[in-house]
Amino acid sequence: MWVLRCERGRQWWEYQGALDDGGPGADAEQQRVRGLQQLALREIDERRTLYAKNRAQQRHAGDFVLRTLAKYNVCWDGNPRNRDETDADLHVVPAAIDQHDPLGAAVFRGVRFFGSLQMKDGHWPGDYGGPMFLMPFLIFACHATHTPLGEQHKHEMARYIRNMQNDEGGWGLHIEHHATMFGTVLNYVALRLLNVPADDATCTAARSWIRSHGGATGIPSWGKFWLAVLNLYDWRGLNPLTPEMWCLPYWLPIHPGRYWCHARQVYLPMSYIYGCQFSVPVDDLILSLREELFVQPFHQIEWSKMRNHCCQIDEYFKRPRVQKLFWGILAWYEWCPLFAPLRHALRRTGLRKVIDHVRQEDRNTKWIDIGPVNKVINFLCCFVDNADGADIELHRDRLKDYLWLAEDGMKMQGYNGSQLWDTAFAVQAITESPDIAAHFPNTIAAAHEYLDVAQVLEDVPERDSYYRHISKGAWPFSTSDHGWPISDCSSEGLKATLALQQREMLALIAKRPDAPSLISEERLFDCVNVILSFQNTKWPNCDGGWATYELTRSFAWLELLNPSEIFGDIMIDYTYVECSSACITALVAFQRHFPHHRKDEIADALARGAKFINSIQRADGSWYGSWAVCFTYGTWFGVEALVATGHALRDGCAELRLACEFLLSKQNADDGSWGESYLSSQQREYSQASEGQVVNTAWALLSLCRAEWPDSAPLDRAASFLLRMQMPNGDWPQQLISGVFNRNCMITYINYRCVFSIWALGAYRNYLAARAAPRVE
Ligand code: LAN
Repeated sequence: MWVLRCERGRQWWEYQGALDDGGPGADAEQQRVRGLQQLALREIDERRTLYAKNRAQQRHAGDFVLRTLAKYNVCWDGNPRNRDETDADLHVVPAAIDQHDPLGAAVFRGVRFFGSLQMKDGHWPGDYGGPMFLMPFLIFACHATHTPLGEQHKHEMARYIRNMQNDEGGWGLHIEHHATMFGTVLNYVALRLLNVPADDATCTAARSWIRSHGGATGIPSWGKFWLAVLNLYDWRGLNPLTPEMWCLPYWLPIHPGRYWCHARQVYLPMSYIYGCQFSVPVDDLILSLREELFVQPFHQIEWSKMRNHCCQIDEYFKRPRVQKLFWGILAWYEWCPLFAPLRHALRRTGLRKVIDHVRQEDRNTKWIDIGPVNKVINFLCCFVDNADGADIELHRDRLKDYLWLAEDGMKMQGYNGSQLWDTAFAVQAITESPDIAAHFPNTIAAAHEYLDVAQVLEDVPERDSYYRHISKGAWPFSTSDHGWPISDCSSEGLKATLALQQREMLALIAKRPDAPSLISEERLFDCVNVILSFQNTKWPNCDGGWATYELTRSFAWLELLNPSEIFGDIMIDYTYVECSSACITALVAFQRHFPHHRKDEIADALARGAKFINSIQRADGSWYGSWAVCFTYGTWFGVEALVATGHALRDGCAELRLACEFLLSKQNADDGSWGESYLSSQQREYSQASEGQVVNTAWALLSLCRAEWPDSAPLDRAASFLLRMQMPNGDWPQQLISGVFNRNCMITYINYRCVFSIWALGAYRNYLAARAAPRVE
């Protein structure tokens, strides 16, 4: 049976062998647990069969392995205090709410259910899958580094890949995407490395898709890189990832130290492997794959002509001419014998610098690394540099942090989890209804503990030489071990902490027998310091907005050199409505608690920030959201920022009115819902989904409540939709994929369906209460 383990936010799935009957020596308690495990196992198996059979339900896996373990309270490190017998009566919907307050009752049932999923360290776990290119990379890296995956893991991984194959016979960039060369070739090779034979039906269908679309020569550049590592592509077929670029002077706008940290941290280890031109030895499987993947004989392929060749179906960002010119020059330097002596001399220096930066990133993140892509390439770099090094095992140990098990199988996640992010939102959602939160003191206290352990308390060592911003006081997206600071995660973490460290909630937390210590004022001040330091006010960007992990360090024209055909806007850290709004609202909340701390600086930051938010509002009143789908998400942040900086409809604020009118124009007439498709993100134009979506409806309802839209009728219809969609156990259904990055790739936020429904219903309940109460001016 699989067990979900957890430690200070770190979460991983472990296989503990088949269930036995406990044997004759088992005592009553052991037998009771065994019985529950059997029930859970049976339910999980049924779910899986249903899932694999029902194509319509596919791609909407709803974390039912976790939910089932939580329901029977077995095989997972859940929050035992949420199940405290003595608190059982606390969790019964009070009659007054149940009978007279349907909104309150829905919030209550939502919190009760969602609280039952909390881990013992106070964070909310969940499936952070979605992208279809990550697990193949991990499987390739394990193959190259002789890292065994284990039979159970391999079984679940193959199950996942099979479940995700679409009707065309291929795989896309993410679970809801049409087939692409990238997704199909990567998952095909991954299956073959998992010992699936070439004549298996899944493989045959995939192979015919690949071959009828021109073969694997047209795979996008990140795929070319991994195929070259596997000896399935020639290094001459890649545009050069010249490690010497790292030795350029930093003042050049194209210095890699100025890229968006994710692009930087991916191209860094790639350039090391490229610089060494490392490939695994050829064996029978590789020889066979060379025949399976290509339409022409492998040895007749003219590799140097493939550098800019990309299957049209995959191409989201088309290489501009100047980029091809740039690559042409680097390829000349790379392959022309004339330059060989110069290259040898420079390469040594380049490689030494690059591997030093790779190792520093490993140490800074305790071998988790900033994301799934650099995680496995850094691992490979360490192996290539020294296969017996002490860090090999440290890397191996952190692979499991990225793997998640659900009813669709085992997948690699987009990060080592979204622990802090989900917890910070959960806290804000629950504390929106303080009277209901009062029934869940254990949930609240545990969440506070997680906020406490997740904050980053130190800067990384020698941060300037490694192009790192300050981190001290920030909150990360996942865990403090990961530790990369993020502007909006810091802000959501700060808002959540402030929401808990106010009188009503403090009283709740302090009542617990093991009452946690509070997060000190000093630490809140450090967080504010980070938030202020993230605002863009100087060269090369003075728009007053906030980017993600760092300041914007170069110019948008660098995007002309974006080497990846499949992602947009990856080269620099741009300023976003989400990050900016989160920072603005956090500073406003902070100001309310500490009116004298850095008063003028904060006022200044808020004034510039508000101007930035105004400047990026679109003519139709909406904001484009970059990290979830899409205009409903962005507009929620836009509205929150406007309201926080003192704009109000009753004062005739035109921007706010326009934003609300935009939202209302997208409400579905039949059921009062909102439903936005991921195509909005890709195409940057609003695109309706086929059905109303819980999360879009919640964002729209939250926005209209915050703006205090005077006509309650559309809000009422939205709330009714959320009530109708709630399931009897208090959960909401998992619908379309709702997260996104780099315009083109989608990612699952499994907790949004609960968090935002609870939050929006709570906000609507407050909105109604405020209207019923006489206005105090
Ligand atoms: C994330 C996840 C969190 C997300 C928010 C905090 C929600 C956002 O408001 C700011 C950006 C951020 C931090 C973000 C950036 C891009 C990430 C790291 C991801 C979407 C998770 C996975 C993605 C990463 C880039 C995936 C690997 C792919 C590459 C192109 C390198």
